[in-house]
Amino acid sequence: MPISTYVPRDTLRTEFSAALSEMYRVEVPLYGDLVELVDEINGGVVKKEGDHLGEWQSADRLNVERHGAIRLGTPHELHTISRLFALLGMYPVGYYDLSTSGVPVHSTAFRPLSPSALAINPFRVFTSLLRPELILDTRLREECLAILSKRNIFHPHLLPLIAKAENQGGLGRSDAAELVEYALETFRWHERSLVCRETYSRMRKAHPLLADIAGFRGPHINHLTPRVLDIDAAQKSMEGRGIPPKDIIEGPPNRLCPILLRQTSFKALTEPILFAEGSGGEMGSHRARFGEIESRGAALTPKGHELYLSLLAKVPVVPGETNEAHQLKLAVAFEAFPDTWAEIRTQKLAYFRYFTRPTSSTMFGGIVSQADAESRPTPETLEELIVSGKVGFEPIVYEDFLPASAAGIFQSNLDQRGPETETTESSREVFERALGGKVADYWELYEAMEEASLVEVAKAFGMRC
Ligand code: OOG
Ligand code: NI
Repeated sequence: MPISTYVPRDTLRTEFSAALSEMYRVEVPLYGDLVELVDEINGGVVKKEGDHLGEWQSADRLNVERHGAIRLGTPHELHTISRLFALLGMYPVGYYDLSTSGVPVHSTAFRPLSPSALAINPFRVFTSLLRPELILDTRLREECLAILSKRNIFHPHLLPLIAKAENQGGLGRSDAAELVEYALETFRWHERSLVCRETYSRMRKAHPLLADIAGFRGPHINHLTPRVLDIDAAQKSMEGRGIPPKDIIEGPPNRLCPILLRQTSFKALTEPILFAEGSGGEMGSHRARFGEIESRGAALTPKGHELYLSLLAKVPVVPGETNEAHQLKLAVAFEAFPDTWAEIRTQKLAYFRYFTRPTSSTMFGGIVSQADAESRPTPETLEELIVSGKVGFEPIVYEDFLPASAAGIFQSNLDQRGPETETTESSREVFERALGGKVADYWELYEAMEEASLVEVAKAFGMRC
């Protein structure tokens, strides 16, 4: 088959993400309710503020945008998932060691890399891998490893399809449909546990996440997260719609210039499970699956991140505090973070995409009339082009995750914390060895996006870069 008739990876990703969302809606109807709420809120915001949102916020991708999360048990599972995601145009970006927050996993996010792929569908999957060395009870550790080594989380037809796609460089229409269908099986919920009540209880006692990872046949998708334009409104509406939110919105406060990521979720459901066949057929319950929403802002530079973290650290979450009280304190602390794009750019706190404009406009640059712009000598530098209104800039969307928010989300769904451990360089290496490749550095990706836009601008104005 000629390569041109293969289904593009971006299309495969969109089809897979839509199928997963459909499956999760059926499995967790509250997620469907949350998606409806998000669609209503986004529709309202776009109608009211469409012109002021900027292209980066009201992008077409908003309707399809979501992320999910899975937790894997073995290096082989991680490696195979990475092969599957690569076929969907998703690659590992970022290393997140959550063990410092008492969660015995480390993670990456599989996501598209290029601006064009992100614009089509930025579907991401936060993917965690168990760190068995953090299970202190050696007998339990051995038991878990034995269980995990025996399970196969992939449909028997999936691996040959992955190999076929890799060998020929893509898949035709009918193979692509099968890939989506069989890949979905890995993410499906299985109410029957792999283990008996006694083993499940020991796993859960060691760490609830251990029971969630090693106690089941597969790494059920544990949440899906659509992007919402007004997360404060969403948090307020959730309660009234029977979708009780977690107490606090994670991340930075509401600002004129949104930065990074703000997230909230409804708490994990308590769901009935059946213990392993032959173990008395008893019923139990399990908490793992939830729904989450997020609003995304600008990708910060390392300098911006540092400022963000230092301000966030001033406002610890006080147990029992209302979200309103927490957000007020955050807002005060974040007065120290500039809140105009011009200043954020001048101080190099975030990454920007630069573009040429046919006429001056007031969106992000200064207010410059056309006559004013034309009466000046030919601009030479980027700054002059910005002042003259010929070049505009807008923030680059943060496409990644925040370890502190991720830990907060994990913890809001767990009944207990595990021991905290130190991140060492070697844990990242262990993760990459399991993955069978390197995880990309997200700062490098944002910098390259900014750089590429500057090269375009320079070309358009005959400037030297
Ligand atoms: C992943 C939690 C991380 C987020 O949005 O930060 C995450 C998990 O619970 O498996 O999805
Ligand atoms: Ni999430």
